Amino acid sequence: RELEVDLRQAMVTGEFEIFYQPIVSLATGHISGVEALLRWRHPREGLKLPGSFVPLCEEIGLIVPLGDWVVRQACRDVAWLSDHLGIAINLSSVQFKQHGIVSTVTQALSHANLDPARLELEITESVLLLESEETLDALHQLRDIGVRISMDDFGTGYSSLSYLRRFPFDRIKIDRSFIQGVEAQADCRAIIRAVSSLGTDLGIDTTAEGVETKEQLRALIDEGVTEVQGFLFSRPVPLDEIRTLLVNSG
Ligand code: G
Ligand code: G
Ligand code: MN
Ligand code: NA
Repeated sequence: RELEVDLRQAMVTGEFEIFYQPIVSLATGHISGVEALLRWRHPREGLKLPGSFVPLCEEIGLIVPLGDWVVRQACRDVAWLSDHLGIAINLSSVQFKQHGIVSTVTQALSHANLDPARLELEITESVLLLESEETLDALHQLRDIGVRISMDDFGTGYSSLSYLRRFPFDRIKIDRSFIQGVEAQADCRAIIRAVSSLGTDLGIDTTAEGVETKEQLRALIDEGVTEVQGFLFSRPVPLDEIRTLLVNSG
């Protein structure tokens, strides 16, 4: 397993990087936060996306130290970047199977001197699929220290709605497959409308992911989602580029 050897090596030699994608608040029209997206700068193959290595990292447990590194680094990065922007970090279900995610997050916040309210942890239904008390405990503890928890890729799972009852999420991220169909497919539009209104009723923020066109943005504004994210605003970029982008957008 050459990939496994390469991954363990990458951890030691520091080949991982974090890219950031801006998230725009529709209430203000300004960037309200960034999502941390992991990248691997492979010495021979170039920049690799998480889809090509995160699953194996989860399988071999490397996602735990790697995920810890992402949390620490992203908290430091956003503290350097701004005194108010939010940071959203993706967590794997494997990180909840081990003890320690709560202390990792607590320490990262304190080392970066970051207000916990600026940190949002994105989980997918795979985290709640475990149905473990420990996982729910960890999520509640994170909430208790002031961190926000969002449900990522909403609408792609088997029973997304039931997960909203299992844990009181602070945000729903509507999967980009719905946004891509928002103009041409009436069902996508209806689903986005329903999720947005559900968010309003439950007091949960709603982010539309994968916004690529002005027409999609128009529809999302009309449907009342609270935040938008996608290539229309910016691709995920390295930290120095996000800094430039922020300076230029005021
Ligand atoms: O940009 P994109 O190809 O970067 O990301 C694809 C997927 O990889 C996303 O669904 C996201 O949830 C996942 N991902 C990105 N960064 C991380 C990370 O730091 N940890 C984990 N566990 N998943 C990540
Ligand atoms: O965590 P999550 O599954 O939501 O990861 C976000 C993924 O979506 C990343 O792979 C990121 O590169 C990708 N992405 C972000 N914006 C867009 C977009 O506008 N269009 C498409 N096709 N992908 C996007
Ligand atoms: Mn995400
Ligand atoms: Na997502």
